[in-house]
Amino acid sequence: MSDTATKRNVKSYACGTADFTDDAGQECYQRHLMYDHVVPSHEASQRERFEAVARSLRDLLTQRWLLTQQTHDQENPKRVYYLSMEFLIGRALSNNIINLGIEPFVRRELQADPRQDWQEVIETEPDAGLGNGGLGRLAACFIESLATLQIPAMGYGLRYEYGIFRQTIENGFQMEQPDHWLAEGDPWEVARPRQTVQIPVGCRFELHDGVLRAAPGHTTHLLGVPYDRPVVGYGGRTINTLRLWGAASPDFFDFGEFSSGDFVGAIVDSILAETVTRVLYPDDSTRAGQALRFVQEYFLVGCSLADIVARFRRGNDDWQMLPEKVAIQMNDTHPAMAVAELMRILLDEAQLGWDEAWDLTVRTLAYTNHTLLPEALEKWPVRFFELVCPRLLEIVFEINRRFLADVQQRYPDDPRRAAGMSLIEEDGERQIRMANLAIVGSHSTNGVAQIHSDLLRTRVVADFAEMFPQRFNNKTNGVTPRRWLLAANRDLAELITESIGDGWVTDLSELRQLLPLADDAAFRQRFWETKQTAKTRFAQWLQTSTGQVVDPNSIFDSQIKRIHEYKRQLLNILHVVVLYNRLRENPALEIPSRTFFFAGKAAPAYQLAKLIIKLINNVGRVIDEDPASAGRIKVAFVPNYNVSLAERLIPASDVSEQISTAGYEASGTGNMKFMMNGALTIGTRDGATIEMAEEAGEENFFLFGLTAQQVADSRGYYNPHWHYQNEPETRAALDLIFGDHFSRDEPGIFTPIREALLDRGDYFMHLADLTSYAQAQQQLGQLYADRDAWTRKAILNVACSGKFSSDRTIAQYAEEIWNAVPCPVAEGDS
Ligand code: 26V
Repeated sequence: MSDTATKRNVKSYACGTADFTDDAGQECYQRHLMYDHVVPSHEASQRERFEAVARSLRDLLTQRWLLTQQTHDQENPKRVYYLSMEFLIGRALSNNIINLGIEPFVRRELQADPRQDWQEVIETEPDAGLGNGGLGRLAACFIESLATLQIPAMGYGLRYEYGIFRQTIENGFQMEQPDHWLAEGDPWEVARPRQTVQIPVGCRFELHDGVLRAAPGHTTHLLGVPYDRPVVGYGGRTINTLRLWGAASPDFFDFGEFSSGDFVGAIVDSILAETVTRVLYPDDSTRAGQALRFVQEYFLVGCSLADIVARFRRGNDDWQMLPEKVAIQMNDTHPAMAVAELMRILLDEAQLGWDEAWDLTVRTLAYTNHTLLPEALEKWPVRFFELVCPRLLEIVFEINRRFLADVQQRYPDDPRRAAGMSLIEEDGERQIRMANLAIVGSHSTNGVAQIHSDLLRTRVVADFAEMFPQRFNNKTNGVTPRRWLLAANRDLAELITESIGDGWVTDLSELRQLLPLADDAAFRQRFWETKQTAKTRFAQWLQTSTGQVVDPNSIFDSQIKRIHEYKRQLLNILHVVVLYNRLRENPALEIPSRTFFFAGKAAPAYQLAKLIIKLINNVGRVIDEDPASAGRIKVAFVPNYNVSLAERLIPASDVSEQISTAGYEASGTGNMKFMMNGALTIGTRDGATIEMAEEAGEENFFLFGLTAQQVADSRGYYNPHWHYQNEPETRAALDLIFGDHFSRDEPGIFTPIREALLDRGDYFMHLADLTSYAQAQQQLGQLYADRDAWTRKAILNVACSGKFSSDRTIAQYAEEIWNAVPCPVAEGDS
């Protein structure tokens, strides 16, 4: 597959009627450059150049994109629909170029223009930050793998005008700025107003003193306008679609309103409607609770199902065929209203009976769970349903009535079980439990790593797993090797391809052929040099863009992910303080020089996570200024973590920090990206890290700390004070922090952290793991001093990372959940 993919003749791509590999490609670019913005090409800005390249590329892939759609329409295969509130896609330009296989050509063309800095053009593209973290990035990797595997598939999401906020750091504090990524438009998207759908809403939204209020009794509609983006599979044969919905109001176009004089009212309505897709909710793992988020979820489900069903009806007249032609995957419970909405369509529009509709619904839908944190399990007030979508509420009640009757029949003497399994929580304000709805209304529930699926089955929803054992399964996450190795780490990718050929790009298990090379001194040398080059490049970039200076000869140690207590950035910085104390006590101490990189955003309302950012920055400043530590250890908080920053920092990292409290990180996917790029992992036995160590051998990992079982078993008696009293280094580190050594001018500022760690029982067990963490760090430091031994393990890690390709994950979803197969698009000129 890959051989033909990379060697295929790029001439088969056409730009309009022209071939992109001859002068017409250059012409196409020049035409966009000048005509799209009506500027002389020598005066075009960097942004205009980026747009011209992107537009030329879109022209180039258009015929192939249309051919993919035609092929799917003609062959009418089973289609996969991935419903997700988030798609964290990042930049598209370089990936599209690579996946289309036209990189050498584009490079030559653009390089031919002396005014053109290719790297700068690529970096002009803003990140599409339409997600918070792992769940959204996974969705982006999945749609790329679906296209690469030539599976007929579509992603459905929302076209947020504002993505995840931009983070700056001021005096050590996180500041949030709006990310208006669409301000200058987006050259990739295609608006399709003719395919607009109408979604009924059971209330009107009105502005009272600047506050949005729902006014019951006025039914209205929202319009969903599709914006399509091409999803280019590697090799460029299949180009699937990511369809993002933008909200609009019908009233604005209603000339009746216009002539009746309520022109301003109509405009206000349209503004209110458009707020539905204005902004991505930046809180992951804590429930937002806001009504607008509920409307967003309803809007995604309403628009997507209307579209899916309309497409199904164009090719099929028998509703019984729905599960044979359509698989809908719900990315977490965010689109779980799909259960009720599909029932509504089958009952009210198709006029089917309940049992038939229910059977089709369950067989069509599947659900992925992404978190074990109880506070992240979604529940929506019944009154939200009453206001916005009362018909869905009726359906949920009826599903629940029938379901509880089944439970009652199976477990007649266990009313407690029925109360726990009910789709409705009756204590306090009545709420719908979205995870229960998703499990009951679908044929598959999966976790995202083995340990997560096991814990889900045995702890979180054990009653459901007992009732529907055949529905529960595991699909360990993966990441796309095109973006995370081929594109992000050109030098390593080239070294690998030179050694084992390029088959790994589409079959990552081929990396195993690198195993013997771990013992080849010349290969090790080149592998080491590649890492050094990446580190130097990153250091230069960091200095130019943030002013921070780091030493590429130090160990680059990275913890980059959302800031959360359970991910334990606090454990990392406590260890840094332990090291700092050792250096202060013993200036002659030999420790390898290290740079601790942190990057990540805290939810704007998550005060403790924001204080952890402040602590990291304050520790960094003091360590820099203290001669005992300066030049030996360094802390660098890199602001505004996003996909593009990950693409730069991961290839440059020696050490990957995966140190969550065991049992809390569902899978992790950053862990996999680091492994593929030759970093060694220091981590707990949590999420997919467990499987990574299984693949590479525990001796090639630095695993430490309590296991998930030990965490659970010690909940009753764990006492952080014991560690404070009995472990001198732990005590000294805490005394230094809470004695304001790092906050001389801000006394007491870190008190809430002390309270969390000592007074409130250290829920995430930082102190329990600090000692074994410090030991593992010490072993890691010793290994780094032995360059050969270190590089050998790094190569073994890369060689054993094949399992963590999202191609493998998607192939398993396709076979075991969706029953979908590839539908190849014809080769050759299109
Ligand atoms: C929850 C909420 C609550 C309401 C407001 C918006 C919002 C957005 C996201 C979430 C859930 C976040 C769950 C999540 O990202 N889980 C991560 O999923 C990754 C992919 O499966 C996995 O690798 C990570 O371990 C897991 O934390």
